[in-house]
Amino acid sequence: MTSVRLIGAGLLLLTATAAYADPCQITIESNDAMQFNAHEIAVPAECADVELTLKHAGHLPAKVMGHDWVLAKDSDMSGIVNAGLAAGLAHGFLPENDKRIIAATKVVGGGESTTVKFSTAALSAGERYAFFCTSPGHSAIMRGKFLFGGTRVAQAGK
Ligand SMILES: [Cu+2]
Repeated sequence: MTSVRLIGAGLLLLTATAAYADPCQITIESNDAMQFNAHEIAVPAECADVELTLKHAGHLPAKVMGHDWVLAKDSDMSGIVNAGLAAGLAHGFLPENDKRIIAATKVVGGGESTTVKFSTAALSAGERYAFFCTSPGHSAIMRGKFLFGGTRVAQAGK
């Protein structure tokens, strides 16, 4: 009897935590070691907008270890990174008015954070999206999968 009650209490706790966290609001951290703290971001299809906050938990300034967070189709990543390299830090390592960029933050240095809000209207479930940093050389490590309306979310609803 006691163990059954304990499991029940655990489930209640999980439900409360899940309800508290808004799946459409995402925070990702970066650091002085050229890393994001997540390699995968999953957004449920119910999110009409996503609010993403990029924190830089390090100490190095933007011109030395600046990071941004850019979202694009997986196949567009290297093209955007190369165009960003040409654009330089003054333009946040991003090509101007590039339609391949779905969302992007500005470049932040240690101790700073920035937020971008974007619509998911142009995203389709099943497409392969990637998030990455466009600072020179960073995307080799600073990249991850962005899942919109992904299989894991669908499985959870079954
Ligand atoms: Cu970076």
